Amino acid sequence: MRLNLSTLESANAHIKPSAQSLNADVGIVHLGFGAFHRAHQALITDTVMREHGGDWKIVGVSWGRSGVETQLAPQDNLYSVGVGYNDDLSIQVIGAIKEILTVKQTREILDYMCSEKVKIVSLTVTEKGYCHQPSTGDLDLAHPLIQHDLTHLDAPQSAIGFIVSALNQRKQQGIAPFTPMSCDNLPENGQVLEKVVLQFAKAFDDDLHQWIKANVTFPCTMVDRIVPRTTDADVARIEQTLGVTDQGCVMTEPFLQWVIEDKFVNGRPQWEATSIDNIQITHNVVPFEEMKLRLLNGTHSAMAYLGYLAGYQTVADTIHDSDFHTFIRYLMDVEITPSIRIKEVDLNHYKDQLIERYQNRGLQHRTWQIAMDGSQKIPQRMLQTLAFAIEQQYSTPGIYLTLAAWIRYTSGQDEQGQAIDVQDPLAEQFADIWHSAGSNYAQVVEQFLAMDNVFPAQLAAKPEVKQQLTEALEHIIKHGAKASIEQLLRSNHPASPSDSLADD
Ligand code: NAI
Ligand code: CS2
Repeated sequence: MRLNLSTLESANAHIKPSAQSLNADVGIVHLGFGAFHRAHQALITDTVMREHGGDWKIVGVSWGRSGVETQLAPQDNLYSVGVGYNDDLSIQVIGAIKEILTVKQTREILDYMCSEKVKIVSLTVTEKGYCHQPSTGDLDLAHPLIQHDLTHLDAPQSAIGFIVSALNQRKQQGIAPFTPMSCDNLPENGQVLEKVVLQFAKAFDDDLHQWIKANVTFPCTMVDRIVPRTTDADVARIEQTLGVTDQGCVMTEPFLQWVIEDKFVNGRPQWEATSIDNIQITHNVVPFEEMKLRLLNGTHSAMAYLGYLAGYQTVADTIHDSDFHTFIRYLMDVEITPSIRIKEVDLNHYKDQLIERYQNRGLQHRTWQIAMDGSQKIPQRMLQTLAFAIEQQYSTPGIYLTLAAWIRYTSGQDEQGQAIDVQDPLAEQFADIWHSAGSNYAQVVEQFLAMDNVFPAQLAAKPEVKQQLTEALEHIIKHGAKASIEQLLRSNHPASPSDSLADD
């Protein structure tokens, strides 16, 4: 039996949608209906409608080949969120979804996006969905989807094209704009979105560009909840408790955080008024983003590349290795924390919590999944901290080791000589570098540093960056990821300049 409206009553869930949320009208279009949105914004919006009412049902748009639309359609768009820590599990069924469309259903998507009812268009389209240069934030006008959309704005393919197309129609029809709200892991994600939307609009029509500039706001948000890709084991585990099959379920952790800049031009749900903790409306999201992207996502990427190379499949397996545990805490405390400016948060507690979250064996969060799209993630997760440390003149062997592990990972071969499935928009460029530079590691590093869409020119030009990265890469290739971490930890003062990974 499948989860749907007729089986909802008998389903064994801790929280279920109310008639109020099930019968509400549409208010949000969400671009990038992946795992994360289901366990975060959709769950919170469902809770708002259940507790306070309002017409905020969500139309989801999917780009990928996940088949989420065929998973949810036979379930009346119901799905469950399994919240797990080790063996504990609680389940919430979500009724906030009106419909899932795939990106090819252009007309239907634009009809919703141009409807007066829709007040917000939110996004979790992954870092690469912004079609920007990660190092500068500029729209990549040569991107094939952007090139297509600039000449076919009535049938867009990119998230940015859809937003500009719908805003253009709303302008022409005299309909108030919606608020585009990025929920992706990018620093100042609202500003990133604003910049690419405005640059696109300018290239299309200056009047539209001026109208968007004057009438549309792009709030920044800091979003946090670990939501791995659903596995067959997750589906089976949830079915066992729920009593019915849910092909669209997601598994997540108990922790959740959302910090939202109060900048909406056409209303919003009272997300902060629900019974869920840790949702905050503020005028300045930047310090929260900085803390989360550098401490959480930075160490996530460190575990992804170093853990994968050391043979660990998941984050939990990686952090349960005591050397990794010590290394990750060292990285947080010594190399990353000095660059964090937040005043409102007890950072020691935050870091303790992070380690506890990583240790959760209830989630199968694959190192391979986090390793995806490194070229889009590394700048905000690692390079900003590195630039800060260079300016402040303290040494960062752990950051160099992480960057070297990323470069090592992109070679497409692991420490046992097995192939790595490198998923990245720049995967071909990586393969070319490894093919041409081969075992000349200084040249590999030089060619990586020359990728100005990843490495800001000022940072790449520093001789110490090239030297330390080359030494770390040589070390990791010669001794392996695990031994490189041990070597770093063996030194008495890992933060002192004498402790670089120069080969001994
Ligand atoms: P996912 O892989 O389940 O879903 C990604 C969604 O983005 C899919 O709907 C896919 O169709 C769409 N997409 C992919 N490439 C696109 C493109 N070029 N243009 C437009 N849409 C595109 O991933 P998930 O877990 O939902 O994560 C998505 C993003 O959410 C992450 O990249 C991150 O920025 C953010 N996030 C994720 C968290 C997590 O733990 N999963 C937590 C915090 C933020
Ligand atoms: C992860 C995250 O996939 C990744 O790169 O680092 O997206 C991480 O799970 C979230 O940001 C947690 O909020």
